[in-house]
Amino acid sequence: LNSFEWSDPFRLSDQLSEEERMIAESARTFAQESLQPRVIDAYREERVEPEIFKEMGQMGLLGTTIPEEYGGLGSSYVSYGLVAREIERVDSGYRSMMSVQSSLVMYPIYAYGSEEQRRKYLPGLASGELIGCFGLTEPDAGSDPAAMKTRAVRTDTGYRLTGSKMWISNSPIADVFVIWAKSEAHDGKIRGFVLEKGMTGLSAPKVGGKLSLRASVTGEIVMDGVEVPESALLPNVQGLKGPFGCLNRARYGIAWGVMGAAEFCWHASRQYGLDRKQFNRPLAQTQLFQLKLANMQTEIALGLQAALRVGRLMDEANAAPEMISLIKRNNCGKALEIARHARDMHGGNGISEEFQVIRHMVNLETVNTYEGTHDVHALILGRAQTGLQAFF
Ligand code: TGC
Ligand code: FAD
Repeated sequence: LNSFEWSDPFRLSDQLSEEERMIAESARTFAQESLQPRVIDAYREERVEPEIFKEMGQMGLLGTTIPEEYGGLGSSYVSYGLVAREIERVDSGYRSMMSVQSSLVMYPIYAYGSEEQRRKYLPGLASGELIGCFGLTEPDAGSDPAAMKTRAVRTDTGYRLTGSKMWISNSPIADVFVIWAKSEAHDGKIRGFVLEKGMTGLSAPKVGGKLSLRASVTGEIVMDGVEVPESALLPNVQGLKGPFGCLNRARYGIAWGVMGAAEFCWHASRQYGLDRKQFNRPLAQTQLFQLKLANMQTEIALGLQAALRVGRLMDEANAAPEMISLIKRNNCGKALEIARHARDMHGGNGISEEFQVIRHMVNLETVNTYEGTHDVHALILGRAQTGLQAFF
């Protein structure tokens, strides 16, 4: 009979190409050697380290799917997912920094931008010399981005933007701001604009008091009549499908990323159960502990297979957004449940930063909410199977 590898039940590794395996391996080495040693302090001190972008850039981890001529890696969506999994194995905040830069800033500039915009921004974003952010959510428009109030009006030389964005990853340290606004010059349709740090009227104060995702900085974006030239408009998309096209990619990456966080929690729980004895035997020798480990193994193995399947379809340009909703929702929900169990299985140590499971647990609360909440993705799937819209 063939052997069973407990940590890779369906032999995911055998289903990858040589290139994908190499990219995953180098992302893993980088994450473990460069990110893991600093994360506990960075999280406690809520300290963002902007140099991480340059380090990721040097490793080729920014813009995995963007063609090489613009500084990207020109690799597959499966590779992008594998990178997200390795980075989030360390911390969801670090994965957030990477996925915003790759899927929410580089992708729209590549897919919707002019050749001039591509050449101006993509190489710097790929190397991490430039840091990007993506402004869709507003104080009164979260799950319902169509309700956004940010407006762009025509000026003699371009547009004037007024409004505010809320809960924006990277904004306080960003150089490049991809902003979605209703443009009066385009019949009120949603359009994308690329703003730059230092523009008059543009500020990005930090959101303080976050008890989740503390290693990644989050801010507002305040636009008080920011004047931009015509060349700041992303010319090749209009309507909500612009931001949603980016979200499809970021949500897909999250479905892989959270499996990395869940794997960390699973492996830590297994090791803890082997090491710790109560009632004269290892905790791992109790039925309840083994049941929980079996549940973790099962959900992670299924979640990774599903992410791989959708990744292969994305690489064939044949994936549907609903597939992405299904894996984003389910993998986030399962990862959160796994992290909560891991916290419990570590007993008192489970609340200590040293064992790291509570950090993953608290981070995953954010990941379950951003990029479309768990319930919003249920409504997307409900609409797809009933034909009935239940949002409003
Ligand atoms: P709806 O009527 O469904 O659609 C409006 C237009 O958009 C098109 N569309 C899509 N296109 C591509 N991909 C998708 N996934 C698409 N979904 C919709 C659709 O075809 C239509 O196009 P057209 O040409 O007919 O106009 O729009 P709705 O207003 O009813 O939307 C409802 C809902 C709830 C599904 C949607 O608004 C939603 O997904 N809300 C969640 C919002 C969200 O995900 N926000 C994320 C903000 S960014 C973020 O969180 C980054 S955190 C990153 C990090 O730090 O890692
Ligand atoms: P709400 O939409 O107010 O939802 C509150 C609750 O109501 C949720 O449980 C939701 O599921 C539920 N709900 C909403 N509508 C319905 C309905 N119709 N039926 C049933 N239940 C409903 N946004 C960006 O644009 N860019 C970023 O970089 C970014 N980064 C983020 C980083 C962090 C740390 C966080 C926390 C958020 C970030 N976001 C970002 C915003 C994020 O996408 C939103 O928080 C998310 O979409 C939910 O919006 P909301 O917070 O306004 O919650």
